[in-house]
Amino acid sequence: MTAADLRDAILRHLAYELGTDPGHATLHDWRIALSLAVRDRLVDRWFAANSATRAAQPKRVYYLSMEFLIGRLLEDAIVNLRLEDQARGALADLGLELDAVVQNEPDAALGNGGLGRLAACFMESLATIGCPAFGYGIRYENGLFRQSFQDGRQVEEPEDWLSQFHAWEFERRDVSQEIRFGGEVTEKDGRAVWTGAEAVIAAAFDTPIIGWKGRWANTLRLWSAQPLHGFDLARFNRGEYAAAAEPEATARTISRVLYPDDTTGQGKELRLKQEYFFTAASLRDILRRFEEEGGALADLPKKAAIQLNDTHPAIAGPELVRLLHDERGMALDEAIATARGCLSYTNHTLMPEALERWSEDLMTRLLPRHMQLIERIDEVHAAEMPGRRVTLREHGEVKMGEIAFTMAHKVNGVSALHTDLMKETVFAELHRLHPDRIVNETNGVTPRRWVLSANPRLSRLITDVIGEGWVDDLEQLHQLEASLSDPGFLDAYAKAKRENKEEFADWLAAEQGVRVDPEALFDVQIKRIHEYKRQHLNILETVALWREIKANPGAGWVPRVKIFAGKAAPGYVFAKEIIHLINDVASVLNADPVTSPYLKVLFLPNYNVSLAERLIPAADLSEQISTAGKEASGTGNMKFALNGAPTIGTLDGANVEIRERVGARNFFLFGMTAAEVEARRAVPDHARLAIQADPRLGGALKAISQGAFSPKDRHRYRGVVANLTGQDYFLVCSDFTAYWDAQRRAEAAYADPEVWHRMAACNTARSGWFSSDRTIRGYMGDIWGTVPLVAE
Ligand code: GPQ
Repeated sequence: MTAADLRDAILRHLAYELGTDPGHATLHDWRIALSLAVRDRLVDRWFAANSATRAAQPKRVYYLSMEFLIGRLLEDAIVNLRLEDQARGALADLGLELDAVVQNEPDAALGNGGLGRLAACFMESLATIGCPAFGYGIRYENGLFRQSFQDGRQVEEPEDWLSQFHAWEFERRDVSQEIRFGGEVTEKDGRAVWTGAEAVIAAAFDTPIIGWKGRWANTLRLWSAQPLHGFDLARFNRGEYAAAAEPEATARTISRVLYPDDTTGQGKELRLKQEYFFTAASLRDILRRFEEEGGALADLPKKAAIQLNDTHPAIAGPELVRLLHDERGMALDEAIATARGCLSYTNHTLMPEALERWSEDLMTRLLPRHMQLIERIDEVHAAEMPGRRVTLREHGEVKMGEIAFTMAHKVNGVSALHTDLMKETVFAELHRLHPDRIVNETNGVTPRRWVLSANPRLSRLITDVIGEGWVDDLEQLHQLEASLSDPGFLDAYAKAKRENKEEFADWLAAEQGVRVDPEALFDVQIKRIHEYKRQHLNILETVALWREIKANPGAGWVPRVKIFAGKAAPGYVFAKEIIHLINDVASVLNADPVTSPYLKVLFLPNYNVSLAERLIPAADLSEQISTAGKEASGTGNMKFALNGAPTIGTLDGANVEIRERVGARNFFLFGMTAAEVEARRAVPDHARLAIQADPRLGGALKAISQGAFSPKDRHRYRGVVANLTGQDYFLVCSDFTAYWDAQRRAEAAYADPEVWHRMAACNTARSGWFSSDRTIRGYMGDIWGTVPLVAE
């Protein structure tokens, strides 16, 4: 396809789909016209992959996830179809710039954070590898809320990505499932019959996901909840207009909004309904496809690998048993074994508050048959395992982690450390009973989005030196090793980073009205706001540094910009106070004429995938400072390392594996290990002892508690300070001094450009293992038993 072909296709879509002409078209119109023109190419490849799959009838992967944080899709499609030059040329002909058109697309924010973004990277890698797969999830009308700040406080507004025409999806009116809740269980001919009382329709919307070079494409199928009977005409005719629309409104609430909680369960009835809704619809779809291909039910595990992304779809265990046993007459033991042969489960956290538990009362009310089956599964499992002490229920609650574990043939953690801790803590007993079940699959990120499209300058440099093969074989980055002592290469590497920083600084000035010096060290912490991630450790160090600079402004400080971004769950009061504190500190520091040349603080609002793509290539230092043992893996840490930002971090999650690969000299390690954290917590008064030992920490806490950053409301941070000086569960105080020292080491390294650029380039050259292609190959080999296919 030439640029002229693409231009003609754009103009055709502009006229015949959008009904407008170049003289009247808005940026939005152009973006849709370009999307449709690109989509045509994509659909061809999608059909080719689908027909190869139909012919081979291979084992397919089904990735069930409540969240798919996919972000923008147009650029992905253009890059993977290798249409950048044509798109740039076609748009130039039309007087437009590709970047502006691409940035007109709203992010699809159907996820909270790492877990949802991982699912999106996995979809892209599955397509790149050519592994036949479906992603299954929910088509939320409102994705993750939009964040803004009012007087430094987080304000949430609804996100409305679907208010614009969504060019990437196809509604499948022929594919829908009726999903029921409540009702009662009776018996007929010796079989349980569940008659659900309330029904909704799960309607399918398909988005093609294209792999690198368009070699393969898979489907992301998202379910939308719709009423069984749209509109109550009888009520309408009686003049009850609002009531007439009620059934529709009630059904729609199920797919209305993404729960904004990350690693904390809410235990809300609607959430359980969402979980069952998409899981049940997906399993029926999987069985329908299997039965259409004429397989014998016992062979289901040979044709379907169903991955449960966290416990959110864990009801899949009992539901699949129900579909096989109640609805298809398979013996219970065999149904359990067959379901287990298909299912596997990924655990993403050890934190107790995130491990889902549902009250038995709620479960019995919404899913009465599943409640019975959970009891039966428990009995069967107990009989298989004499002397076992694990139960699926406790204190009137159903434990979804245990159900997922029991019903899965493999359970995986997301980094080596996390998997080891899983074996020792949450699943210790189940691991003893099933020592071969737990495996590790360390997370990864897709290099197409996170290097190739996000960082074109670095990508061009890499390709100039080692060729293009790295894009889908990221370990080839090791070939850069030979250039790490070549001053010419390091200069070019430094130049790419410098230009990225300048571009980011220009964007900041234009969009946020803030000026930063590209010469300064860009120190970046971007992720959900959570106590365990310890943004408050970072801001405490910032306050301490500010006081130090103020006391001695002439000491040759390395200019630094501390950049924060991230959302707090709307109900997470402490996380919102941390946001407020960072914003308050920023106001005071940025206005300080003495210190601000050396230290600035920015909190960018509304962190999302697109902002990450902009920020990561411009970062110098990557903040990964969670309390050891708490961050299951992290994936931002991998994106920064690949883009040449060394980590300042603890031995937590995948940081451990990053450090092993990039080398201890190219990683600013600090803090307690997971084992030391446990020991320290047992020390009475650990926070007070740490504060007494380090006057910088004491001084920073004192400044905050005396209202230095909230002069009109001096006690604003009483709660935060009391937490830190009291229980300090996440050991912010105990790790402070080590963090301070690591920051000074980072500064010293940054002050020597030769040292720094080599360190940064080492991070790029040695992080190729963190590709999600490697992760997916691991799942295929260790868990799914699937192989790639090739499309004509
Ligand atoms: N993660 Cl349980 C989330 O993003 N949301 C969640 O609800 C849970 C975990 C993250 C986890 O905190 C990160 O350490 C991981 O890198 C990420 O999942 C993907 O595995």
